Amino acid sequence: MTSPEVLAQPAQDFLPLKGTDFVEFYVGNAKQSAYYYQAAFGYELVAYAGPETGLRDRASYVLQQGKIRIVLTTSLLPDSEISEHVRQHGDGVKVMALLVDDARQSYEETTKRGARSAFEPYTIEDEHGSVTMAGIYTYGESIHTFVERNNYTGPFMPGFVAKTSLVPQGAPVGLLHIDHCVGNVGWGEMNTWITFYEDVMGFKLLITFDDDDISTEYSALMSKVVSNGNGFVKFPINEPAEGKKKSQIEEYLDYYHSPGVQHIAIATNDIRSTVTELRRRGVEFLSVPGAYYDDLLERIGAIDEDLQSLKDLNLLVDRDEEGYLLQIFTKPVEDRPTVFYEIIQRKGAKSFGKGNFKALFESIEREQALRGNL
Ligand code: TYF
Ligand code: FE
Repeated sequence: MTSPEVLAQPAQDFLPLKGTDFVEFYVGNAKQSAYYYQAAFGYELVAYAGPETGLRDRASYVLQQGKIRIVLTTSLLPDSEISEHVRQHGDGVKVMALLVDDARQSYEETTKRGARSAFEPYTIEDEHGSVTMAGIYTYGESIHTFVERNNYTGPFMPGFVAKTSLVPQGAPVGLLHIDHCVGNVGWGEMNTWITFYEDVMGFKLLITFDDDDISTEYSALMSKVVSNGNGFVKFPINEPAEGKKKSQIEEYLDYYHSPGVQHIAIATNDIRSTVTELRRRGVEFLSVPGAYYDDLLERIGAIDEDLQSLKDLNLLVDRDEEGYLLQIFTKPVEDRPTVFYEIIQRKGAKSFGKGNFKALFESIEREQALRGNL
């Protein structure tokens, strides 16, 4: 006979997340941004909302590749929350939307633990079904929207119509899903936001990098990574640290004028073909000196790829106990040195490329110097 009272129960996850539903940018000109994401990154235009669909104040383009969905929204008015966001931050991420089974419950569980409400739960519906959403604030002006899709079969959500790509050269480049989404916060604020993800959203601390791990000549910063229960959603948080000169995180904060999303890491199964194609389409990447490759194999051991092909594309490699990863970082995709992308291929490794921090941050510093911000 088993004794029922000793059966171990896993701690209940009060905020089960099924993944990232979409990332929404507020931008100055969504039509042109949508062209860039199609032509350069190979996203497909799938849905649209704007004046033609009855919206008077804004226009939004929905782009998709693999499981990644990006929404580009612009204001049609001089004075609006969107215009003010763009005035303040330039183009940037407003919403990191998380797919849940119950948006109302997600909102209640997080607000009762101290989350600041962005908007209360509401349901919208059309002939394709209904979607319920609710929003809470995270760092800066960024929000997490909880999205509950009740078997919704439309192109995105009620209010949007299907729209197909007008950019025939923009074939997919192998982008699969969002691996992690990184935030920059102000001096001394990292732990506040790590505690927010732990206490308010039930995330667990995964990794800590202190300034000794990652200070180069100038670009000192500290970073911690939190993950949700199933590991589908990972949020590293950076804060600036005192260094010889201006931290790259401080440069971001100077231009974004508040905490915000710094980079979105996107997974691919074949980073060499993805990056070859992105380069061909004009996406600009940071580069490391050729010497990075001289002792690479001694540092990380045997890998499947031949060294020259990695060097030709300037890909970075790092290893942990579970395997290795290949990664590369774009230059900022805005005129302000704010948001950029990481392309990552994991071959077992679950880490974030700590072994590359020095080379990477020195590369960022070279760009900072060109901008006169070092
Ligand atoms: O997400 C990460 O931790 C890595 C490394 O300003 C990184 O991509 C960390 C901070 C940063 C740029 C890259
Ligand atoms: Fe990253």
